Amino acid sequence: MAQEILIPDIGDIDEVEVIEICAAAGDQVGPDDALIVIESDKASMEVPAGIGGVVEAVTVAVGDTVAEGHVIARIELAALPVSDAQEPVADESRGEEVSVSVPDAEVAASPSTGGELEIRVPDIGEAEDVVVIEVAVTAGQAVSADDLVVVVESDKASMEIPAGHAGTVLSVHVSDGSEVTEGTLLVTLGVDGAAQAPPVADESLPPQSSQVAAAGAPDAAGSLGAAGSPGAAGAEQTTGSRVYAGPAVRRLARELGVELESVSGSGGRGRIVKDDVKSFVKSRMKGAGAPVPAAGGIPQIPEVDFSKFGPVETEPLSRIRAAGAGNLHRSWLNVPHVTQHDEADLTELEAFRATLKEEAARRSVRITPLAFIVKACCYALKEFPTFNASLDQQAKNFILKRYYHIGFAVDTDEGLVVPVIKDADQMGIWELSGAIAELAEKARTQKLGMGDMQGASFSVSSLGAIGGTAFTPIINAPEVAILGVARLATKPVWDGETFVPRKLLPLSLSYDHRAINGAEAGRFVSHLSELLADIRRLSL
Ligand code: CAO
Repeated sequence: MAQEILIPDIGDIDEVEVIEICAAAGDQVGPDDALIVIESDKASMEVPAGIGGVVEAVTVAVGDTVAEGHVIARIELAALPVSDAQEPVADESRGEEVSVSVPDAEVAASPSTGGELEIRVPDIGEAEDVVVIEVAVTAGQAVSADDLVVVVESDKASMEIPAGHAGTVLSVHVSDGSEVTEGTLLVTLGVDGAAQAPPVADESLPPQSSQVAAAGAPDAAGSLGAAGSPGAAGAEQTTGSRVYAGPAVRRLARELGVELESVSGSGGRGRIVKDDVKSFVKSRMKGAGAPVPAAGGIPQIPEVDFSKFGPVETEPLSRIRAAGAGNLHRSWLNVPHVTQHDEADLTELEAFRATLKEEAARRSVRITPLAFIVKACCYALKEFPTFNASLDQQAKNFILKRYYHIGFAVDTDEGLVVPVIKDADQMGIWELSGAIAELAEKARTQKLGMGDMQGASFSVSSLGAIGGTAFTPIINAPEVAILGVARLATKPVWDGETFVPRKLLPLSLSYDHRAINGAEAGRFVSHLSELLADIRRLSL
């Protein structure tokens, strides 16, 4: 027997518009599954099935205008035990999901000193476990009164909190995931002129209780306050930075890691519906079509059919190369890279190294400049601890490492790998040379264990044996710096009286500019060059 599902109590609102159909005939639905989304000029609301069963028909379409009691669907209950059948509507404990927008005048802003306004969480009634799900502004940003600053969400409803006043964001006091209650300070706003008075409640607005009823879920929407004037609702859709989507869509987007700002809404007035989020994900997975902004706002490179231009072959990346590609890309996107170049005079070091050849042969060890470079790096890192560090997730603290584990890039047939010399600072040149040779051999024969490639505090990438005069190595984030080494070359250097031939080693230090400034990088590389130019300093 099919049961009719009706539009529930929508309070003072006479009619609402159907803006999304979430189920189709033949769908198996549970009591909490949304059938449709309706919207007034003040709020949007998902209407759940209220019962479990199979949808026989959805009897409304997008764009229909409906009122309380209107039949929206028929659900076949036959398969369910009679006791499972529930009244489909007005189950307040079920908590329909509601998306509401707080009008400017309702934002709990309060004046503080000077030209500052504090934007606080307004009346959220009985809602518990309210969390910030979106912070839409950053310090320094100019906002207008209608601009969204924060979205909070309970388990039943989401609420958008606008600035309420034009001004400049001075500080943001919450972040995604912050738990808040009524009165929690969200944002401090700097406002122009004498606009410091608290926003006065607009008497022309309907009382909050009627707005609550309008949202149709007293325990949820009521507790989260509700919509304001039609003007405020209109602003919601036109303000650029605001996302027009209901809580279920927001939740889906969060689950899928999609930033709603990147999704175009196909619903009325640009509202984002679940299908928009799913299509967005599909297009990202395929990587096809026109350049679509990725989650981070980066336009994709369009897929090209190269066979149109000539014969092609498709060859998969090796596992190591594919993994490396992901790491390099992530670092390049997250870390502002700057590269500082210098040349170290290795004339004396190379002369000394030549004297070690016989002993090296006796010991069956190859000594290359790399062992000296690693040794010198350890000395320089001790002198400049912030280079042997990471930033914490919020980039607010250095995590200074009191160990000196040096990663070094090894070129293998399968791709680039970076084994790590543990406690390199404790080793002499012979030991370092042995460790480099052993780890490089393990890398090339794919015998490195995970432990061999973890824990680096700084890395070196040497292309010296291959060539080149300089390059920009990519930092092995979360490390903050990497030293690139290019090919030693004999060049004329002015000694004050004449040009003399010197062996100069090009050094390219890429550093995370959030952690290290240019002057520090310059000093680090100069110090390193001095150490390499006079390796007696390595024994001091
Ligand atoms: N300038 C001139 N010659 C150099 C040099 C330099 N900067 N560095 C090394 N050489 C010489 C060595 O002295 C050796 O010659 P001798 O045997 O006559 O002394 C020769 O080049 C070969 O050295 P090597 O490559 O075998 O040894 P290494 O210690 O310099 O490097 C390793 C070891 C594993 C780092 C290296 O083999 C390697 O794989 N480098 C590639 C790293 C890489 O791909 N980096 C890019 C990462 S970013 O994409």
